[in-house]
Amino acid sequence: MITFYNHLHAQHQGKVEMFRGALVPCFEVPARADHVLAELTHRQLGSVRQPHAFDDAALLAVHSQRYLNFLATAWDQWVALDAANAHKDILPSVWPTRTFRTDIEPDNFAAKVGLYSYDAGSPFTAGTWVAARAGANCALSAAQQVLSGDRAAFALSRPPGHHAGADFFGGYCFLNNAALAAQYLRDAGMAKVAVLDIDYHHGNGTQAIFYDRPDVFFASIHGDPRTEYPFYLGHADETGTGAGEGFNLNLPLPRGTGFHDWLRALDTALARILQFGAQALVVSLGMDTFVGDPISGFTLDSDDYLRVGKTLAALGLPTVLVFEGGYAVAEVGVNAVNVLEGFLHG
Ligand code: FKS
Ligand code: ZN
Repeated sequence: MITFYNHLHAQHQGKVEMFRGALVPCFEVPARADHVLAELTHRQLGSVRQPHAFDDAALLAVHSQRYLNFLATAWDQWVALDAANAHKDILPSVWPTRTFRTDIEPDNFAAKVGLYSYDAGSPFTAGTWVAARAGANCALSAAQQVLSGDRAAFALSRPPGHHAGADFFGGYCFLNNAALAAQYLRDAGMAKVAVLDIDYHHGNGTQAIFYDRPDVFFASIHGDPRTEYPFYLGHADETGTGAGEGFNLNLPLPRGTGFHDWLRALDTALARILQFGAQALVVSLGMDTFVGDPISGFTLDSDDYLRVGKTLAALGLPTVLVFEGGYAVAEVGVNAVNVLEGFLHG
């Protein structure tokens, strides 16, 4: 299996995020991807390649033009406000909630940041745009690789993507890598594509992007949003809207859920994906379901990930795996590569 990786991911290195009333060091650090890369190399699980460059059209298939303009210029706008800002990250602090207007882009920079985001946990840094684009290129390259006939490909991208919507960032995510891969497969002629999100957190961005569409089925297994981030989406009664009704499946599980029950949910999701008639699968591969994860609540063990990979492979579909969360940094490499090994060698 080919892995697409670009060292530019390390350009996105947030300093602090808002957590329980304090600014704490970021959980989503460059070392996460480096551990996966080291483990891949150590276990010789296929080659690692640089992604190809994709132009704006591939991003515009998922994201709005005004959001992409914002991402591309945000850092320069920030530093233009005050040269001293070059040493601080951008952190959102004000948002338009119910009753506010979102059709007018404010001139005020903080207000603009709030228009395009939804939390104070996602610092935007000098290198965020460069890194996010490189990460999206990894996901698009992995999709291209599968289109060219490979059974599977892995996008080792950072920052993660599944919380990013068509026009907002949040949850450490800026460009929705999994959605970009799925849309790329659609645009290349695959009529039905499924996205399976097995990160601990609900993929609210991916769900929102495809919510009214019958051509991309979205299934997600995640911590119950009543108690777990992102809180405001991911409930079982969200089944799609309009033409997309019936093409969205949420399987929220309580904090503390172990592998036995998690695997039952996976079987449910995979059965629905088969029933849908997907021609390809995109997996949002979050490793924060691990028992040792510092911010999550499921209890999967490292060995369980071999079984996860094997179960995904048994579906028999061309598969694009996209790296998402996972904050037990020392173990994230072994855990992610276990999924790939289980997929390849069952
Ligand atoms: C600690 C603060 C929680 C937000 C958690 C974001 C999770 C991000 C992720 C992704 F895959 F996108 F990286 N803050 N309780 O793991 O879903
Ligand atoms: Zn997560």
